[in-house]
Amino acid sequence: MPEAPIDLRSDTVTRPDAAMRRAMAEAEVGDDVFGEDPTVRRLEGAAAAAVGHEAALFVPSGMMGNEIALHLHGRAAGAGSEVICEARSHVVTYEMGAMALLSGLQPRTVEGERGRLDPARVEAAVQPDVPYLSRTAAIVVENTHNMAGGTVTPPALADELVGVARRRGLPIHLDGARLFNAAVALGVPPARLARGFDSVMFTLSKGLGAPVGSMLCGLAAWIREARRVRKAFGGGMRQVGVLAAAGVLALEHGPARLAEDHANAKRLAEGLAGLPGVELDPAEVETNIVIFGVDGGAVEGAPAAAFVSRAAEAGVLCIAVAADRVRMVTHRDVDRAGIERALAALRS
Ligand code: TLP
Repeated sequence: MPEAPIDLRSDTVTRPDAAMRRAMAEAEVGDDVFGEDPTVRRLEGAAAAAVGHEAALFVPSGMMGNEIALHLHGRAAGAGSEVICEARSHVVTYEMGAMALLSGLQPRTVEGERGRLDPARVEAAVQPDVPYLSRTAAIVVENTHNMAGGTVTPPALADELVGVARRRGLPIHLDGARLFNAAVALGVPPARLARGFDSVMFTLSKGLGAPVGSMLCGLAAWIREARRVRKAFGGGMRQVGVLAAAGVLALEHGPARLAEDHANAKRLAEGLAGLPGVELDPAEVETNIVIFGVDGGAVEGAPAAAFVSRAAEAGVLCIAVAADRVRMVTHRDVDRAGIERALAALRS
């Protein structure tokens, strides 16, 4: 039988391990739309505590968490208002225009420096209160920043961005899909990186290893409203303790092993940097995401697509994130030996 491919397309591809499956099978459940699922409540309590916020809501996806937050933060400014976000951030590139579709909001993008927002540029993007311009509704910070290559926003910079929001009377949301990766890389608790934000979304189903689910965190009264919006968006779930049980384990045990993913990403980057036609500085890899340029050479059309299909033939799965850029993401289902095998296959 041919060997299974080494799947580096995303850290979302991890499968629940035996302990997780056992916990799922044995989970105590109830109807969560009635607020009666004890396992969901336990997960929501643990998630809020982990990021130092009052309350949390279990949501089916990170995207729904972000979009519920934007919907609520957009209420004061109203439809037609703007969300300030980094130019390549997930809310603008990968959420299908949902802020417009669901909440009547439009993005006002600001270029970051490798994904890190400059507080002065964010402040300059806040609209003045004049009768011929849209209002600014909210600010979004993405930490780690996916498309910038898993880069981290350190606490001091996060504080400055929160400071801009406070000064301008705006809500600020943290897209912390990979907040725990950022915390591990920076050697600070996730709560430190979530401090001062009005809302925080983090994902259980990426590096932490749960099969499904994300958490949206904030003040208790705000989370009560978020629960209503989740229902309105079709995200009310019933006996969902079977998924929350996996989330509880992901939160308990997931963070401790992220450092291994980061070390594997470094090793992967060092190996990739040695391949002809690959443009990559391994020193720039900060967490578990490796994004690199590919020079097509004689290849016609999009060199990244060509790289991805040749890599797949060699048994390594990755994705193209631009015509000439490829992304690989390390995670718990690919160990160091897997990374070495991937590099050997790519070299061949
Ligand atoms: N990111 C996915 C894809 O959508 C690109 C991935 O493979 O990286 N915020 C950030 C920063 C994300 O990277 C993602 C997922 C989300 C939000 C959305 O999470 P899900 O996929 O749970 O809706």
